[in-house]
Amino acid sequence: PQRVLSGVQPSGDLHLGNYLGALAKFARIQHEAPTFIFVADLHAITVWQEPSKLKQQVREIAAAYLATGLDPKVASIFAQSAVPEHAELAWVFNCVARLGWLDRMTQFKEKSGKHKERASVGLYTYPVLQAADILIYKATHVPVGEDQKQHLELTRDIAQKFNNDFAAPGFFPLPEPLTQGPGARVMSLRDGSAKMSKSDPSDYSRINLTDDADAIAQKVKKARTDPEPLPETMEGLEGRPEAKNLVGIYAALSGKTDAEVLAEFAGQGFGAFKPKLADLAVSVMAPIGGEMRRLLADPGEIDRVLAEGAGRAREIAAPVMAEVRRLVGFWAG
Ligand code: AQP
Repeated sequence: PQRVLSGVQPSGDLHLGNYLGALAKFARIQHEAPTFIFVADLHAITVWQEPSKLKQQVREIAAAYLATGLDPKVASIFAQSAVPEHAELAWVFNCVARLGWLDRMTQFKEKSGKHKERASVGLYTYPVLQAADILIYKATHVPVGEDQKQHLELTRDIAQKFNNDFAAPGFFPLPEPLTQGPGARVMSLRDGSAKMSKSDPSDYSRINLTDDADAIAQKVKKARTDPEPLPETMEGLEGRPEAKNLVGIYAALSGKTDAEVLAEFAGQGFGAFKPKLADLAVSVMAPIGGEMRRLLADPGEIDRVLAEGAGRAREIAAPVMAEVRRLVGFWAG
């Protein structure tokens, strides 16, 4: 990768899916390329956020970044709203993207629910802001969970159309999603066909980063399963989404492949497997929650990290935006 960018919304408690699909990847990739990781507070307000709580929510995500291994000396960590170029470029991209492209976005359909006429316009154009987040840094690689693949394709379409429309071949790169690897799609602990999600009303559907050891163990114990023992091969997990999910979580947390996990546990039932999974989940997740609590107890360090990160981010974003203004022909260009 030449330049890496990603972010997470401060819109609720982070969970194991966010960790495996996103945060754990950030920590790994920061040593391979210049890395920009932001807290997406502009995205968060696409659904209502209590103004008096939003800053603290931003700090919590920043704490999660630090607790999961992002190093502020290596990666730039900042709040999206501290870099106004994101929103400015998003406006230009709103005029590049086509309605037909956005109409195809499945996440809007899921998140707007039954009454889409009552959803905010921002929720609809959310993927356009996401394209701006990425391209304002001319990022080439974006570590995200699998659910974000469609949005990344839209980002590529926007980059290509901008480059064509404004006769600037190669101005924006066509960024690649980095979705591969274990944990790219963690499913709910209550329903193996739904993704683990912050907005699921059941707290037992997910393991939160801030859960203590007891809560983590309880949730693993109560996770939905089936009565069959674990099979010898992956084919044996077909049609057993809950079993497949737990095997996948074990693999991702232990750094093993699914096949290695099955080789270890084939023939055993969940009565034997779950306690092992609970121990593993506690050993990885509980220290993260502990470190987050330590950081949040005295947020001075977090605030310094965010201020410094925003400064570094703007050094890249401002000249790119100046160039966009010139290309578009703006008066203030
Ligand atoms: N279940 C998941 N498995 C793997 N990766 C996941 N991600 C989210 N859920 C899973 C990845 O985590 C990052 C967080 O993105 P976000 O907070 O900006 O938004 P999101 O995708 O809407 O996350 P949530 O937690 O699922 O929230 P809701 O409930 O609002 O939908 C992204 O990289 C995402 O791929």
